[in-house]
Amino acid sequence: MIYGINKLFKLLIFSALIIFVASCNTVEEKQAPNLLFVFSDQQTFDMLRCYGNDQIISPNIDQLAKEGLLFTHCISNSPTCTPYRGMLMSGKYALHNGCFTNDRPLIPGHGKKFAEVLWDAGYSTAYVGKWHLQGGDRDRPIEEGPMRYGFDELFYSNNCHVDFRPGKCFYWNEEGEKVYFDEWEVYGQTRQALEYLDGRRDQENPFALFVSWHPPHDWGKIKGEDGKMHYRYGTLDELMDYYNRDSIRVRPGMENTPDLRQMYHGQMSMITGVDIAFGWLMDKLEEIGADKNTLVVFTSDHGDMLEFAGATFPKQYPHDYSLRVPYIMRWPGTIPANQKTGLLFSALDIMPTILGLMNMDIPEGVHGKDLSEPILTGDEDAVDFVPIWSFYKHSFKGVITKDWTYSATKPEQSSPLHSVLFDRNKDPYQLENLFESVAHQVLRDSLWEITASWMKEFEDEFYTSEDLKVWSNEDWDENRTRLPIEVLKSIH
Ligand SMILES: [Ca+2]
Repeated sequence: MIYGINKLFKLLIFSALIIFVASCNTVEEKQAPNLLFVFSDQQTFDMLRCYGNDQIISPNIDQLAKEGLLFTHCISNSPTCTPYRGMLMSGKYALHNGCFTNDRPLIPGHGKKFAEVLWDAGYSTAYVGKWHLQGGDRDRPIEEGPMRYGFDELFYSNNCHVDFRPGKCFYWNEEGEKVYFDEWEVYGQTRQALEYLDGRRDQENPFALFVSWHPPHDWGKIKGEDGKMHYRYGTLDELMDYYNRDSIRVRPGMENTPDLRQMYHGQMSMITGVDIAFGWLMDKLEEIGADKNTLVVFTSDHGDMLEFAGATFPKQYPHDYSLRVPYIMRWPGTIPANQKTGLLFSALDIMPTILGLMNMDIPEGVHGKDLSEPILTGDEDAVDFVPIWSFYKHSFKGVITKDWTYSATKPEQSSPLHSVLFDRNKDPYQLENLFESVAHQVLRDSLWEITASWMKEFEDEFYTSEDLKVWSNEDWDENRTRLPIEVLKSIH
């Protein structure tokens, strides 16, 4: 009975609204928004001025933050290239999308992917830049069809290639030929994106353009002054010249050595180059009259430890420097401007949240959350935890809450860098690992309970890299049909 009255009330309100809108000549028809999703690779949250780093020169992304909403706690749940991209495109957990480590393909079908939703809704969908979703051999073009997951209007990618220098970087054209850029990869790819945007003037349907830059990712290793090998980051002289290497400060808790300053210098310079290219995109949006009705996102796929805590890899760790990334959204009149939010947000949530903000249907079965409502209402406490995991050698599962970072491995895969407990408030730089602390046993148990709850929801029985050896690397690399969860369930 009450339900009936409610329904009637809603109907009356809705009818009144229609009459109001119909009678109001000045009300413009609300156009579907465009989407410009831009992401760099291996850029930790702290490597931007708008995130508090006063050494970095990043005026264009800082401007985005002034005009939009900056997320202080965006987490790349499984901080590696392919796993992130798999989540971004599917909104699903790794075992349900295929991308559990690098070079394991995103399985087509099994529900619509991000761009398939947009394409089916009439969007022009375009992708420019690093892809790394096809699986297997990186040096081959991405075939047309389902392995492009809905990016059907324009697709320019090199798949995955780490030499960004002019004349060395390239993309695959529509004929499947390698075409080399005569400028830095970020700039060459951005020009392709600008050309696409130029072509979007006066088009009736909206667009969704994804731009995926590989820098500030390292590009190999070089021998340092200390005689050891270090990741290599240098780039164009004109970008390196923005900084004075000798005066660079490294992260708290790290020794300030010439080799570390070399790494920081190169990465900071690449970030400034990324920022310049981002400015070109924003200028172009304004030029084609799309700056007001475009949801713009800037983020990164994961961070970079930059040798923090003796890490031998840039990522794959549960530390903030590995998995906490910048995430800024701008959409004038809809997304709050010049604000920050501490809402716990993660890569899994990106697809459902953006579709939610754009008022579009979210495919069934996604594991991420549509957080559009807390974003629009300014609710920073809507999420209690985000899941984190890795399926590498030290496979870990854990959670990040507002107060704690927790991750655990099977005993045989344990390591001090993968079994961690950090107090996010008292120890923001994560210098003291409390995983073995007897005083924190009860807390650790409760964080394990939360971890077990998401594992149950995602059907993960604490599977590790060892369990995934049921198939060879080659079998996984070329798998285009079976979800890892199906393979594991059929055997265990
Ligand atoms: Ca990456």
